[in-house]
Amino acid sequence: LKTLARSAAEATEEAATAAFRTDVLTGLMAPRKALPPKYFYDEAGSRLFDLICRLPEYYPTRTELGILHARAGDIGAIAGAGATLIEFGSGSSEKVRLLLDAMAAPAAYVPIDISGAHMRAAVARLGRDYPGVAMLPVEADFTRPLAVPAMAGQGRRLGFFPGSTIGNFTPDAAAGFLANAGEVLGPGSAFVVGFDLAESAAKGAEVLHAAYNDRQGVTAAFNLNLLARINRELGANFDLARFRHDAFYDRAERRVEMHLESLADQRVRIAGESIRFARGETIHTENSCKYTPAAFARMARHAGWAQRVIWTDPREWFAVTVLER
Ligand code: AVI
Repeated sequence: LKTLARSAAEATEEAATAAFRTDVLTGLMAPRKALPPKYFYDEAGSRLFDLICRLPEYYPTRTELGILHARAGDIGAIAGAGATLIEFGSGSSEKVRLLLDAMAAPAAYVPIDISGAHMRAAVARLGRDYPGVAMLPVEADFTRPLAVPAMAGQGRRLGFFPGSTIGNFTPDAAAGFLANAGEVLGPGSAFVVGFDLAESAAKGAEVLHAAYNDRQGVTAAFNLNLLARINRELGANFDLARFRHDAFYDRAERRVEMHLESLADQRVRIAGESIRFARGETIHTENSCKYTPAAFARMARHAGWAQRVIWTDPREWFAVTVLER
């Protein structure tokens, strides 16, 4: 049985590596090179992301925590007793503690994350602190259709998608995700979503710029880790010293773009292919889309959700909304 279990795990890993190889080659052989940001989050990348969340310049995490802290009672009341909390892209499962603490007798917690080992370690810690809550982790790519385990309890389903992760989708994909999450959560559910606010009278573009260009270079390391991961998992030979982190706010698109810029004319071998990078050419590695409250509400409505409430912080830099269907 052990051998069977191991070969099933190996088969899953092989399939994941094959998908990674296909996505990397497709992205780097395109006329405008790009890589999907979901691949940032291997073990090293997840650890770097946790460090980003504690950087002085990276305000989204602590600002959202402040909002959740102030509004936890309201969220608990919206969830009602015996609810099941379903988190999309759970990472370190830290923010969810605020919600679990505010909910009356939560029945279950269902974290969904692509980074299995990181999630399982986080859930093990959480399980010790919330022994009465069934922990039902799902290792999956939440950008794809997925099955969530049968829920314990009869309470409401409360979805949770914090951290402005929704900003890493294009607006079209974000609307698609909201609609798909609506199918997963079902009728009568509620959905707590955190999103980052666009430049405004209250928020200068320099705030956005600094958040993605921290002085310690952690965001640069996070971005470059994508190349290190390709080296590790696909046996490529990227020289990380010949690429540079670049991040900027595009006002017209209302998004921060992250790129890796090639510092030389060079060729890199990846999975049997030789790929050319011109000096100054970039790999577009991430969009982090920012929304006005009105634009977000419109998108949620198109995806079949009614907006119950929206909260922001005193500086009006970040927002948390509760949607219902
Ligand atoms: C996960 N996501 C919301 C982060 C963001 O701000 O878009 C990822 C990140 N990229 C650079 N810094 C943080």
